[in-house]
Amino acid sequence: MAQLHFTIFIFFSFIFAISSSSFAPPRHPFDPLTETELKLVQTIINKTYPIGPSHKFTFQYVGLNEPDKSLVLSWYSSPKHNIKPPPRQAFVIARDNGKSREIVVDFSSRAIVSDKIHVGNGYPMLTNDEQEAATELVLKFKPFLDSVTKRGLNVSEIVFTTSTVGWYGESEAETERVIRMMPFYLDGTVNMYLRPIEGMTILVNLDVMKVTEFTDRLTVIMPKANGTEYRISELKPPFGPTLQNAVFMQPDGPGFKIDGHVVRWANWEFHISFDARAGIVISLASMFDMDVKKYRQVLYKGHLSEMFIPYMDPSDDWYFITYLDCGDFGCGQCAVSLEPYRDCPAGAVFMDGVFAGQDGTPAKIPNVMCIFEKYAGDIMWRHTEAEIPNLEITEVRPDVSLVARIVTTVGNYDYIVDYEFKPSGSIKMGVGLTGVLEVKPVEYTHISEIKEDDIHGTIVADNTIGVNHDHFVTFRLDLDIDGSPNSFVRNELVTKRTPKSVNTPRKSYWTTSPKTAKTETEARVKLGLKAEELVVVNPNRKTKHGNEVGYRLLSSPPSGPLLVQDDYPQIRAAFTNYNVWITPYNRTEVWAGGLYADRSHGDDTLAVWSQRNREIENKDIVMWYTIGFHHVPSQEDFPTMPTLSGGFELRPTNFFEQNPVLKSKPIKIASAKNCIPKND
Ligand SMILES: *[C@@H]1O[C@H](CO)[C@@H](O)[C@H](O)[C@H]1NC(C)=O
Ligand SMILES: *[C@@H]1O[C@H](CO)[C@@H](O)[C@H](O)[C@H]1NC(C)=O
Ligand SMILES: *[C@@H]1O[C@H](CO)[C@@H](O)[C@H](O)[C@H]1NC(C)=O
Ligand SMILES: *[C@@H]1O[C@H](CO)[C@@H](O)[C@H](O)[C@H]1NC(C)=O
Ligand SMILES: [Cu+2]
Repeated sequence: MAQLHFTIFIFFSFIFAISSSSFAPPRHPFDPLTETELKLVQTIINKTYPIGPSHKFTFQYVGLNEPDKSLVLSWYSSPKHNIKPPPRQAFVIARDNGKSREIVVDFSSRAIVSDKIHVGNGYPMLTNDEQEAATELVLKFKPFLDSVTKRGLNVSEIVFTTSTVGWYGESEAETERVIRMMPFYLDGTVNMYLRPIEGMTILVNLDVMKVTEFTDRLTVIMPKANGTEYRISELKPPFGPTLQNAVFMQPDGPGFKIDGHVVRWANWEFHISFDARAGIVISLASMFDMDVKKYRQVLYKGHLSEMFIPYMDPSDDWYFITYLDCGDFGCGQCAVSLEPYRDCPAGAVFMDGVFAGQDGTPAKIPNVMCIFEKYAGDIMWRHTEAEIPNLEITEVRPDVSLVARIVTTVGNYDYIVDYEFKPSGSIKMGVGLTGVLEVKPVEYTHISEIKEDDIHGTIVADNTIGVNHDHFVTFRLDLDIDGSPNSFVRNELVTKRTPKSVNTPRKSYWTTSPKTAKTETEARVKLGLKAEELVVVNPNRKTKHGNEVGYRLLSSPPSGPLLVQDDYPQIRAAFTNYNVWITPYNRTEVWAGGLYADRSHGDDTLAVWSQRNREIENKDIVMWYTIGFHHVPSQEDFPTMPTLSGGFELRPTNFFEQNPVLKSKPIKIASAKNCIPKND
């Protein structure tokens, strides 16, 4: 769901804030579009398609047009990047008189270099502006106001969120660009999602901005406002549990350097960008290898590709709630300003995000990403040697890592997405779910009152069901392990019976049975109990002992879709059918649920691309990984939900000749007794 009141806060006083400047020329091919560039896009397009009241033309997405990979790599590998970077271009998806138009604008020629109408199913990301306009529309819609009166509600206390409606087998002609408006009642709460006004079906066609359907079943149950408060300023004592104030000290300042959008820290170097659809985009992540005195490539590009959040109540008010959040609402566009010291610790550096508003005018989300060093008391490596007579050795290195964070608030849910880099070479992607449940009003306050077979969730408060649902979070990971041509190895651990001929009391052991996936089919993985290492290797690069250099995937606990395969939401989200997919690199295959996710028919998903069963051995390949959470709500998730965390790790496997952090010097962790914690 989209947040409707899109407020932009500006922090003037924040010393560490750096802005994604609109004055400096972009230096890196992956730099996000600047405000100046977005304005230029608006001006150039306005020449061909006059934007104004007489012509319905809206910018649904504007982002960097993915530069040609071979040009980026030549630029990147040239000494001091002294060759011309690839042409800088913007990719625009617009709605133009009821059609989706894809436009590429070239900045050096200041011209439209490609312009075509999208033929096929699905619609682009919704804009914040059109969702607000739809709300205004409904608040003035007579039948709605009549219903409000009939229900005895105060219209000034009604707020809306918007819901995409999915696709349930309608023909292309029937699939209009409509959204469903979901009313909520404040009247004593600010936790709007916990007071849904159930029973109204309100559809708005966004292309013509008209209410196209309105019905009201005049249901009356409404969870109460009491008990939904979560602001510390409004909560009443007693407070607890009490936590000691915290401090993180870096007497010498942060250990990372940011040059434009390039981050250098410890042995890592990577580029960080912001995209209205993906949120954070990490690219050209490489690591300095002390043995060869060179940076070695790991991740060409990595980012969120899609999320899928199907709810498990098939009734009229709920069946359609099966969001594709990044494609429907924009995981970057819904990202929020991060709060210094709370969202990110002391020493964090913040970056702004800019994106195009509906008329092409740039909008800024200040402090949308933060970068910080994290020390959480973990151990990077250690050993105590106590067996040598007259000698006791203990060597310990604390684990410090670098985190790039974004928080995307898609309506009721807040997704915390972390990209964490470790000196040992690991990259950990973390996903934290928090925020507010999506709830259904019922007459019940106790499970003993339930009349139906299935209430599709848990009673989490009086008259309130937290409805069962899933969160599937799909990352696109274009790994380039020590270069682009890579292979995917499934290294199965298999149990062997000890042969009779071997003289041993042992009856069994396990050993490895690696298989290189030749085609896409062989690389689809449903995680489960099977003992299997999943490794992306560079078969052309070997360690001095002959092992192929690689990175392996350490997955989160396995979970996959539970809907039937021919259910419409599952057809549209068929990219969740496997946890891991490998595809050959293709510039246009970026969004796992399709470029046009809203109302898609599932004909442009990763699952469809993969059916071509292309060759993937020793090729430039892309890994797609989906983390799944099945969420059975519990009372602790009310009125706000403590963060539920998941994630995965990409870990070097025979990438280095030996432990890459062996010679990392111990750091001093100062005790902070005399330090006054900042309590702003
Ligand atoms: C587009 O150009 C017209 C003049 O042709 C101007 O009136 C209008 O303000 C421009 N719109 C935007 C959004 O720049
Ligand atoms: C309706 O709500 C508004 C805004 O909260 C309030 O000012 C007004 O008094 C309410 N009207 C009634 C009839 O309760
Ligand atoms: C609100 O709930 C609290 C307990 O959560 C209760 O003590 C209080 O009486 C309630 N207030 C009203 C107005 O119902
Ligand atoms: C890239 O993928 C798209 C969509 O799947 C496909 O139409 C196109 O032919 C592919 N390009 C290449 C070079 O394979
Ligand atoms: Cu959930």
